[in-house]
Amino acid sequence: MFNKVLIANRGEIAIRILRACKELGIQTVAVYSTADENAMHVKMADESICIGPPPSLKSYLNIPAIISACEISGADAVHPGYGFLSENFGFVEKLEAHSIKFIGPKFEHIKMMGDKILAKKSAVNLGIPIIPGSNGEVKDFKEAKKIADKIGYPIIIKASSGGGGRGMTKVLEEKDLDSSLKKSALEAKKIFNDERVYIEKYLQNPKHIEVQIIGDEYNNLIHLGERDCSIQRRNQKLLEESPSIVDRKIRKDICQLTVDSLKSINYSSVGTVEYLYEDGNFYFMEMNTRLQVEHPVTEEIYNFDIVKEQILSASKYKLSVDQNSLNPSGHSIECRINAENPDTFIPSPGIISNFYDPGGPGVRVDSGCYSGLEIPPHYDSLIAKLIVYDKDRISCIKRLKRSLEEFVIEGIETTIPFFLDLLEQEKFLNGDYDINWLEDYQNNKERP
Ligand code: MV4
Repeated sequence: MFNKVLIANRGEIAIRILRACKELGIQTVAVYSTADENAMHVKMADESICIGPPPSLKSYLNIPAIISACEISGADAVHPGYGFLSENFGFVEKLEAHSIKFIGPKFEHIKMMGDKILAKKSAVNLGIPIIPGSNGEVKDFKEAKKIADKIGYPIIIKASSGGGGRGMTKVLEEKDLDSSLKKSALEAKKIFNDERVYIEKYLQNPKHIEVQIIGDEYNNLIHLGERDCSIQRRNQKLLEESPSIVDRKIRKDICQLTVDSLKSINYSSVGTVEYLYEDGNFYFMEMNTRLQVEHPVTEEIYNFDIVKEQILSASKYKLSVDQNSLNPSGHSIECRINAENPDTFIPSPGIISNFYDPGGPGVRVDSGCYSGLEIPPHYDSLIAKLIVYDKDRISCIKRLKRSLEEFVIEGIETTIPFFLDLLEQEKFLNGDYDINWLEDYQNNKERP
């Protein structure tokens, strides 16, 4: 078991990891920028090391500073959380060169899935269904036209080094194909220093469903069900829930296929395979080789501590369960509470003058907030995750509404009012929403 883990992250996920370490009897090291010197993760850790000024590039993305913090503190492992360096295989390589364990998937799997063309080819080889389109990179108009004629418009052009919505261009008809192709390759080169792009059939109204997996280093790999992440705005997830409304048999099959496929390449640690779901079919979109923001939704359904199991697996323990001993039940929903205006989503940093989080049966708040904390403008606006669990979806929504009404965050604006409105909408209440629904709803709503 590790003696000391350095958490290379901040905010709610740093606290989440700290808590898992403490329960495992592991010493903890927090790193922080000067903007986070009063942050809760710094107060909770056994040790804390300042790694630089507020800008992420000079702090939470500053690999030399983080490795120095490992050397100074004698940490024998690093947990990256999500975002920042969590899928940076160069960071993994440097940690390994310093004999420091990276708590996450293997270097080669992070690298493989970070290249969307390679990830898609791996999905094909593994028998995972993919969205019809090009077989890898598309280099010129002639090639693009041939593919587009075959799959039909609309199509979408994606950057191989893109992801999370960056580097995508929708093309409705052939007259725009050549210019879009050139624009996409130029943008990809400029943003990702990788001009490779590929083409897919554009799915008009899919759901975004993702499958959670976790494995130890003895090739024991299990799935922990799926999450519906379709409630999103400009590619930012806002609410996630499990289980989805997809037919039970179809859900079970895609989860099993996902596990069987990744087991065949000896995948280890946590991972999430993201699918688009439309008309009864799942299509591979991309794979995240990291812990995700929304992992608590799955923890509540499965009564399974994903972070603890990930740390145990990284220190050579076997998974504590096998697939058949898991007994998922009930329904869980997570709301991402952001420090943003609830109508415009414009960031609202500042000092929290009063913070009171909800509680009671089936209510969990993952947050680092407290009265008096200053929310800095430098980072992601997520300040708290409200995760609610109950025996079925209707009860869960009722409990979620009660919890949101109970939640007090004063001094800054938050998205709590946005969620209270969302929970009144018929399309949400019947679960029949896709990735476009929220933005369509907001665009059609009467402006206040
Ligand atoms: C798509 C798509 C429709 N058809 N690919 C968005 C981010 C990146 N993960 C890929 N994304 C999409 N790829 C095809 N062939 C629609 C999206 C998409 C989306 C996907 C999931 C959740 C939210 C989304 C928001 C906008 C676009």
